[in-house]
Amino acid sequence: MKLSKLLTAMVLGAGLLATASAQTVMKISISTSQNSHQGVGIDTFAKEVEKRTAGRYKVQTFYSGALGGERESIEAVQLGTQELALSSTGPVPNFVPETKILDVPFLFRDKAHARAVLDGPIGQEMLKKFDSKGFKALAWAENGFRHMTNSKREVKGPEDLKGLKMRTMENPVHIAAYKGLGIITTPMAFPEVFTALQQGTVDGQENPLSVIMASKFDQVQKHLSLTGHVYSPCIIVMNKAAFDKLSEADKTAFVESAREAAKANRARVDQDDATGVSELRSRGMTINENVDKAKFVSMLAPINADFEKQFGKANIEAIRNVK
Ligand code: EAX
Repeated sequence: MKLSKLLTAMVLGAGLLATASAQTVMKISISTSQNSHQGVGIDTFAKEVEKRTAGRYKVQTFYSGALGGERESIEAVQLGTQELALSSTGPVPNFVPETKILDVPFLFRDKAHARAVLDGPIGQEMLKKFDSKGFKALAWAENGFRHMTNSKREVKGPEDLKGLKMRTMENPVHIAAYKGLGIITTPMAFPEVFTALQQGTVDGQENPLSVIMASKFDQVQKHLSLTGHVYSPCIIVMNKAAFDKLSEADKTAFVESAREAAKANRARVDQDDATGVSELRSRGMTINENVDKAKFVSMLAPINADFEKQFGKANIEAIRNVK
């Protein structure tokens, strides 16, 4: 090889090395499978970050609780052993107690209401509460409205829940509410739920159609009731120090990528809600669409009075009053 060619090759090689070393790799995880509303969310996020930072940042995606359950992933983000996570708000109150109010049953009328609250002043203020806890909360996403499934009986009203042993999220608001409905609550991390249902450790669980389908709970649960008892927000969180290290332009790129992720995620939830009932019926589930929601609401009245005390009646009203 001629000396000039060798030099050219060396320069090119060094250039490639420089590009490679200038790429920062980050991790993001979810508890559901890749083919899910959360999977669509983090795949979109990874693609957008790479595009918007011209490949200087690469986001590695981990699905199905491969890096642990949601509580573990949020803990990892707080510690910085993992940069990012998309998680339900289930375990979030243990880190940012202000988020508890969002998991109050029958708080939101529908998804449009929930999205308006989360993307509006109330939700955006709440994102800031994460700052002092070691997180940068990039955007709200969602699981959707949660419904109850079980292997024992059809649930038409709350009277049918008495004595059912149900897995709940590790969320104090959910646990208090479900106890109030007569359920025997068993808080459990999500990656353990399928096996617990299969082995009969618990009779049931509750999750949106999106999660039920992605996690194939129809294989281990016979009855589904469209209770829609609580809206389940998700949040895209990042380690605060990792976020603070970004240039101003890259910070914007990350926030905008998270918003795109939320858009894709919500669109998939809408799609899952539209197809879920017929899909799950064809997979063999018995589905009760006529749930007496008013009965649930009245049975929850004492618990709700307690929530009003804890979170402030005015704060709950402010959320309910968003049009
Ligand atoms: O975020 O734990 C749960 O039931 C969640 O809804 C699930 O992990 C998806």
